[in-house]
Amino acid sequence: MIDLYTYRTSNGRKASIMLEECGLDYALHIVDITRGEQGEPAFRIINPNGRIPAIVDREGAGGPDSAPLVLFESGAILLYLAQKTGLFLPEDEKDRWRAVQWLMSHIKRLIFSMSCKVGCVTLYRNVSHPVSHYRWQEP
Ligand SMILES: N[C@@H](CCC(=O)N[C@@H](CS)C(=O)NCC(=O)O)C(=O)O
Repeated sequence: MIDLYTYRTSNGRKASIMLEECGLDYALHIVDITRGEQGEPAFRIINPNGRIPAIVDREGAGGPDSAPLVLFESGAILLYLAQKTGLFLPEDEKDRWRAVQWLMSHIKRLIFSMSCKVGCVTLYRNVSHPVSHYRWQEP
């Protein structure tokens, strides 16, 4: 079972869409970023950066160490779930790296980072929260 910590933003939805597409069982935990829940100590243990999405795979990543795997960053989550399920990443090494290349390219692309910021601005627009004062200046 995987615990998904997320909210209704573009980055948050990347993880939930991937979990659905992979057909994995997961428990949804809403982290309401409009209320600052991403800054709470319990969530900071999962992601010290205080951002959604994040997952905890209670089964661990396999191998001899079966301790739960805690993972943040949407791109890392997508890659992890693709590897875990054997879905969406081609077997052929060249094709595999091409898929990773496009993933990296899209993650940093304007459309995703801006849609996240637009989404967050919309969410925060009626909320006085320190996030709205500093996050938008980050690259
Ligand atoms: N590079 C990160 C970006 C995560 C991110 O910026 N998440 C936003 C929501 S889309 C967030 O948690 N914002 C709350 C905050 O900045 O405090 C990823 O792709 O996971």
